[in-house]
Amino acid sequence: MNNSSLSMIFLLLAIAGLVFGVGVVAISRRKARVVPQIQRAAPVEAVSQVATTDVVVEAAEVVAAAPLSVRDRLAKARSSLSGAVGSVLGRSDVNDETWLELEEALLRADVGVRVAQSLLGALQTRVNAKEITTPAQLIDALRSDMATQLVGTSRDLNFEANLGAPNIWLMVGVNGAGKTTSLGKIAAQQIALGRTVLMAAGDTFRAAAGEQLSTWAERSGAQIVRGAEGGDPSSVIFDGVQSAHSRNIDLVLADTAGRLQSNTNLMEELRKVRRVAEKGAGKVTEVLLVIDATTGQNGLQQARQFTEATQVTGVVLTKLDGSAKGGIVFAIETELGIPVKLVGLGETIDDLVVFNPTEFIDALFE
Ligand SMILES: Nc1nc2c(ncn2[C@@H]2O[C@H](COP(=O)(O)OP(=O)(O)O)[C@@H](O)[C@H]2O)c(=O)[nH]1
Ligand SMILES: [Mg+2]
Repeated sequence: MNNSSLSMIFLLLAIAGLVFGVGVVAISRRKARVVPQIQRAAPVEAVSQVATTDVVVEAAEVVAAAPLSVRDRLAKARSSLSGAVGSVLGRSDVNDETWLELEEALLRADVGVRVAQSLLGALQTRVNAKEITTPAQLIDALRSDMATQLVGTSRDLNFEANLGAPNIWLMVGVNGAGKTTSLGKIAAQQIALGRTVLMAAGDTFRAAAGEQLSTWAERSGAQIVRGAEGGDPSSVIFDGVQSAHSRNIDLVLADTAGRLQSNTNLMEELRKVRRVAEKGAGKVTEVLLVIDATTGQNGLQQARQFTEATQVTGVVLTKLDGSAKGGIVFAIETELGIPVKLVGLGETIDDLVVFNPTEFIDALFE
């Protein structure tokens, strides 16, 4: 291939990238975001290489004008703590008011009574020992103690590359938590990483659930296996795994139904789903419990039951964009010992990100 045809191809690619970029901006007004672990098409970069026409410059400005960071989208979670932090810092010393204010703020942020007491108890000891004397030192210490609880945990999604059979990731959780949506987003991310994905529509209770999953399959480019409405969820997932194995597909993402957690049959059913999923070729390498952050401490109760039934390996915490109760992360990790692996920050395909504790704590305090 000579130089001129190469540059022609490059030009065409750049134009295609530009048209795509402008379309995405105009139609969905999607914000430019950082999506960890995923390489996304970057309209701005493509644009900068041919930035000679007016249209191109305009497009770059539009994209750059609407950035909404993870931190911005955690605004509600931040609101619970940052007010109290400001007020504590505004005093000349650490006094009874300080402790009351911090305790109230931590509880409002939903870290849970136990976590709040252990955090503040340890700080009180240090204040009594005169190790901490100023409000600024106290806030720094709180922040670093909170970080200590979260850092160092592996948040990688388990994938065994040399299995010779599909990895199976099960999504479990109560109705409305965000299982199907998160499954769709995970599919898109895994496909972007170069893996092949098949969705198994294990929520057979409502026809709409299968429809919803089909839409996500189309959007993400995944295969899908669906069963009849009211059919046996375990068989649908088993069929999905068989089908994936015969087509050499890397990963099966299995959706499940989530009626109320007080319904013991659901737990029985999920136990069976897990057992049957591994009957043929394939291995369950992740069980992701999806928890809606807005449900607060109830989510913890749910988590216990699901963990008993299905050996949960990670939590997907959804709707953190709309919740002031982000502190539930601390309760989940310290009381259940399950890592929060992903967080949902909105409803579109890019709105699921790897949980980053440092970024999260920064957002809570600033
Ligand atoms: N704002 C926001 N909405 C979400 C998020 N995740 C899911 N949702 C919405 O929550 C609703 C229920 O989600 P769905 O996946 O159907 O829940 P399922 O019953 O557990 O499968 C849908 O309207 C989703 O768009 C999130 O991270 N942020
Ligand atoms: Mg669903």
